Amino acid sequence: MPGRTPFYVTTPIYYVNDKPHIGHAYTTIACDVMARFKRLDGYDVKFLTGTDEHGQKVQKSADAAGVSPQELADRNSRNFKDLAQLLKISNDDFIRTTEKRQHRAVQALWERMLAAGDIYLGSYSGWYSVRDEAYYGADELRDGPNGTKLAPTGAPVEWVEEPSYFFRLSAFQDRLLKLYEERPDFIMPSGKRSEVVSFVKGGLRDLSISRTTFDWGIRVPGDESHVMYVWLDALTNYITALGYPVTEEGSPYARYWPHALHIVGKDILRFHTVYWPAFLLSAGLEPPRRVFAHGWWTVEGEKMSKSLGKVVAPEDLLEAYGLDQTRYFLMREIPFGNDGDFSRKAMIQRINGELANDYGNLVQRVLSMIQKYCDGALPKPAEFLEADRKLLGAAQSLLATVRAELDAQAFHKALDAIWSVIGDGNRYVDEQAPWSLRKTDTVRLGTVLHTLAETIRHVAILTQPFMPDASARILDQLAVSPFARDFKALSEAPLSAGTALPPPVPVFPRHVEAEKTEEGAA
Ligand code: ME8
Repeated sequence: MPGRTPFYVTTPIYYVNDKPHIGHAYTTIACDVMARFKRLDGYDVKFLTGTDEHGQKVQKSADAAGVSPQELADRNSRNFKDLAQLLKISNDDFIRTTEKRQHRAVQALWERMLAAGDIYLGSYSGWYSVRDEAYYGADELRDGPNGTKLAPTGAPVEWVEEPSYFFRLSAFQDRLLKLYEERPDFIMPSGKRSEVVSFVKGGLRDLSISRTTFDWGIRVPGDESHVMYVWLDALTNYITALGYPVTEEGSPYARYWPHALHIVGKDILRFHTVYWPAFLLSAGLEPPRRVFAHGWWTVEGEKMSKSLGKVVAPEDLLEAYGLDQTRYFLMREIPFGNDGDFSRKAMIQRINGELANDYGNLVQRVLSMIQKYCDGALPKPAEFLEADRKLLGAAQSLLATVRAELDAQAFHKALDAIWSVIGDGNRYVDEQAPWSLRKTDTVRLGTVLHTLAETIRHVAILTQPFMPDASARILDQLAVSPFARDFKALSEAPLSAGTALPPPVPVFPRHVEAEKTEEGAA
């Protein structure tokens, strides 16, 4: 859509060797918040997620499950698609690397890299980790149990010797360093940027980009005995979904590339910030705008591990706490970029404190007072006093703050800023005591309740990207038209006095733990 600024946001494409868990939900929700925010802010947004279906890891899982890799991929890709639906993810496309469009794009990219002289045939002998789908130098390994070797990630490695095509990654050191230098926000957060810069400064080895000992992958053009390295395949998904290799004027590629934000976990930082831009530069294409690597969740203080039964299934959380509550918690609990711990105690504290006591309470008491004191019609403001102007001013300046925080993917800070206005709102209710004004000064009462309703409108419009359902229910209760919920409407479509409001229904119930109820009953 010409005229609007393009914005492209992507999740990693998830391996289909396993079921989705809270870690996958986390990245996908963060991308969804970005996509929803940018849409409300007037951008032309494309939001992509999907599944990574080739490679030895998927092949091995399929063998272990006694099904074909395609069957495993079909089954688990469906699980990721279902999860996106369950989380109300607003993706515009869902890509699977087994699709025809992906074969076409990856092979075209290979041909470009070959034509640039960056691919040569050799043979690989070295260490490979199937779990990480990554090659490691001997100097990177540590000793594992029983004389085995482990990757820095703790994954087992195996010795591999086979004919392989190589990508001349070593020739890209200077170009990559120049990219990091010229575009300091290409890799975020900055700590991650420093890690990558020192890794690249340490020198780059050429990268093996094809395998011959298994066949679950995309064939190398012109040499059927090789399948492509799964990461070359996987990374290409980001441009496949834009119709690559079609790049002419008017194509989705021309529209959205390179305006891309790749949000990934820190485990796959190197693939996205070293290999991916190098592949693109080799093919004469531009690197994306930004790679943001977020941190790692543990659960109740421990690494998520299937064997320990410590995997949090997103659907269990939604059932126990609700979707918006879960989305809020994940975006608020830890600064985006840091590691953090998922605990049910912390989740309940935030639900009962920030959602029920702070946000829910503000909305509920203001709407109830309008219902009771004003016959359910939005009151008319009279003269604004200093306190009213202060609260309205804080609400009106939120957009600029939240926008700046989200432009740096600082979701927690954006929420903090919104909650600071919610706190101001609750204090203002206490100070202005509308229940007394009702008896002493109904003109002033109208101004106070109007000020509060306007504040809530601002807050609810801005919480939409984080909590789409709850925010919509609040805006419904303020009778805000579905067409007046974008960020332009913040200043252009204020509430109009006299509008009839429906009877209020609480939006954020307190979470009562099952055990506590039993204790209470005993
Ligand atoms: O790496 N905490 O797929 P994958 C936070 N197919 N995030 C977590 C997490 C945790 N404990 N566990 C997983 C792959 N994640 C490749 C990607 S992209 C071209 C190819 C999230 O299924 C996080 O986003 O192993 C991490 O990067 C991703 O899941 C890894 O998903």
